[in-house]
Amino acid sequence: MILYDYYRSSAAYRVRIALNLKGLSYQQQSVNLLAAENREAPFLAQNPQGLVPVLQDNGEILSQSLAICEYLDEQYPQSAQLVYGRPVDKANIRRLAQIIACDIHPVDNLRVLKYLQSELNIDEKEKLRWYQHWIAEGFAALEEQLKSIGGDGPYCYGDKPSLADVCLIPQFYNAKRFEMDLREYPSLLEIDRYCNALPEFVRAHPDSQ
Ligand SMILES: N[C@@H](CCC(=O)N[C@@H](CS)C(=O)NCC(=O)O)C(=O)O
Repeated sequence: MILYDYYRSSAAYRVRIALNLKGLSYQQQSVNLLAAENREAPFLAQNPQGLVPVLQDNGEILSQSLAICEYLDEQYPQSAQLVYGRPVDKANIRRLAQIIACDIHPVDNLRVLKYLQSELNIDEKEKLRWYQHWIAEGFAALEEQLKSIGGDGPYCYGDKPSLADVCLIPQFYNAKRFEMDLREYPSLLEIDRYCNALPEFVRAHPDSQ
């Protein structure tokens, strides 16, 4: 299995956590986003969208981190499942994951920030305001929903890691990097602290790449 990733890409970070939690071994091929290697022909041949992560497995080429994680669950059902339980549990896990992957991350990713700066002439301070706004809105919703559906911890959804943690930890890393005050999200802080002490998450962390 080959994972095309970039150490700071949170979508790729998700897949690294997922692969580690599932105990699957993989090789990594770094695609330097700052040098725009994702816009060069060899990478575009793998993913015409020009985004990491891309996973090659059994001759298949897959993109989109959530699709990759769900593929891994179905292709390797013998290892820990990331979306598990009754239909309602699965819907709840996806619901938490999608708050991050669909409602926070897309408006804060590199190409959106670049567009804001280069096309709409937004300065560094306004960019930071934009970035922090969407994370704050999403984290507030998450913190609230964890109270009603999250269970007693230590993970987002009860006592097993899931797709929700796979999405939360990289987004939390980004929030810290962009100097957010995260004290308003005590449950998220607790989950982040807990997960970041586990080897599967440590090995996936950008600093370990
Ligand atoms: N929805 C996609 C998002 C992928 C994505 O936005 N990847 C970013 C890094 S986190 C990327 O490759 N950005 C390159 C660019 O914006 O040029 C997924 O979940 O895989």
